[in-house]
Amino acid sequence: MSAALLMKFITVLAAASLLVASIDAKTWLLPIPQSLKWTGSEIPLDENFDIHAPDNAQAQEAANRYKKLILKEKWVPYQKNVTEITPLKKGGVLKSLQIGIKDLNVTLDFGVDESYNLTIPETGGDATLDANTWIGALRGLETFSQLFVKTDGQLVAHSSVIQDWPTYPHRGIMLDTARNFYEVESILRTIDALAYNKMNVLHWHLTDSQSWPLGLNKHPELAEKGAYSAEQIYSVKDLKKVVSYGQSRGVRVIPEIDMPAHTASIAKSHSDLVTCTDTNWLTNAAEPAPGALDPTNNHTYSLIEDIVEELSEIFPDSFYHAGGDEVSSHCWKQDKKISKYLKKHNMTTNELWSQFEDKVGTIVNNNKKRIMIWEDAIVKAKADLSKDVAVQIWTTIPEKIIRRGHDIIHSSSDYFYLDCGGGGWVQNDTSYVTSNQSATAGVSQNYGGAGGSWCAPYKTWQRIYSFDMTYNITSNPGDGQVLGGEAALWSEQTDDTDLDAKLWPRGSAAAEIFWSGSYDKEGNRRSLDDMWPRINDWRYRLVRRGIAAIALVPQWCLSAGT
Ligand code: CP6
Repeated sequence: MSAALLMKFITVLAAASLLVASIDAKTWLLPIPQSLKWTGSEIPLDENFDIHAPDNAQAQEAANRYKKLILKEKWVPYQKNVTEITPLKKGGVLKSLQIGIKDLNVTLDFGVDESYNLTIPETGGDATLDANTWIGALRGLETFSQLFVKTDGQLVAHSSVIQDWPTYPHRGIMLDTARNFYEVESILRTIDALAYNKMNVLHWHLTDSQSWPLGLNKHPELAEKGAYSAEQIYSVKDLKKVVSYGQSRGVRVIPEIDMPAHTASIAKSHSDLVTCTDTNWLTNAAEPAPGALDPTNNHTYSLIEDIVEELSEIFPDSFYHAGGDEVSSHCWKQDKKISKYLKKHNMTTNELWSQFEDKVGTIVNNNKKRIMIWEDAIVKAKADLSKDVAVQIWTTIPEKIIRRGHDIIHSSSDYFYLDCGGGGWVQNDTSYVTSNQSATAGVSQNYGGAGGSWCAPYKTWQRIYSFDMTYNITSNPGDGQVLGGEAALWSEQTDDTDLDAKLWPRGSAAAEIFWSGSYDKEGNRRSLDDMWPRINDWRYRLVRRGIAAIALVPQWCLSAGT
């Protein structure tokens, strides 16, 4: 053999082994499991394939759902993938999946054990899924379903050994149903998509200044007067349906009633409790009729007590979100009664705001819930709140809040705000103006709230994926913890028609860093190169499952280009 030929031979060998080695990077699992070993077989389903779940209602229902999902799986991977680059063994047939659950009586809530071990033997036969709880079993079933693809018209699973657990316990999407209304059906479909992505929280921003679609038994007048129409109200029955749909899919539903600001819609039925409902909003807040509850009126707290009490019965989760963002001091100062109160008690608006959050916190705790609020009261009002308050961050440096002893949830608007983008959002479209302020100042009063150039640029999946969940955080004993994150969809420019497009697959980039963490086992930041083929393939699988996730690239890039 000549030296040149030998070199060529070695190069080919090296290239071949490189291809086999790259098998991990080419897998389509999303989020990527914590520990994943391919054992190299491709296993068709036995015609009598079945999933055996132990005596637990949620696990059995999930087993049925996933069996159906797998059997009607039509998805063919678009990437040049495992089947093409690896000489796969044919490994018999897959007869069953046997699920084992250690503790059958566990309630879905914050911090529940979601870990699982999943093995698809390389010789086929019986696959096993072991979890401590039914919620872990659900996460494992999702991974199991993602191991199937259709190749040459046949459904095959890939043999593997997987150990998996979430890096962060709180992984969610926030949905604003007040700027625009969503049908219950859209919310249920979103819960399905959350579960597909191993997300476990739907943070439901139910109300805001523009509408109050929340139909409560104790206070029906709020929705009767505050909803966009009688058809655009979530009844208690609807709320319970969403909660139970989430329950059976391992998705906690956390309600948010934003207060004291963002409450102009309450004035429609309780004008005596709300100030700042004028339309001279440019001086007050970045939305028309900001609305601010009157914290000096005892009736305000009676109303809040009623709302929290009824919602606590409907939503079983241990968290309750009380909003608390974007209070405009101007709103309280321009109100004669409130300004008189401030003078009399020698109080600042910040002190009034802090006091309000303390009182709401007590009401929430009295209903056996833990309170979660936006960062604003701490960052802007410098409120010294109970350490138990969980803080959702959208503008500030997380470390500041952690050091004060609060647990945090990441929702940086620079990374996780999914709302911006979309058509003309103002009459005089100045969205090409790069400065937020000048764009806002230039618009007419037709502006419907945040959105538009406020949140520009559009957050790509790459930007979302590049968020470091540990950035600037070195937790010491006594500090708060990072509970997880939420991608937020404010709905000024979104409704049923484009919900899926705004959420997916970008939400999947968030889902992966929430579940798998921003770093891999070796301590390296996760790479876009590794995510790229997976998020593209995942997008097609979501579409096959009825989620209208948007295309990220021309299909040519996936199937013909490489
Ligand atoms: N509505 C409410 C909003 C926003 C917030 N709260 C918001 C602010 C700035 C941007 C996007 C959304 N529309 N109730 C802030 C938490 Cl850029």
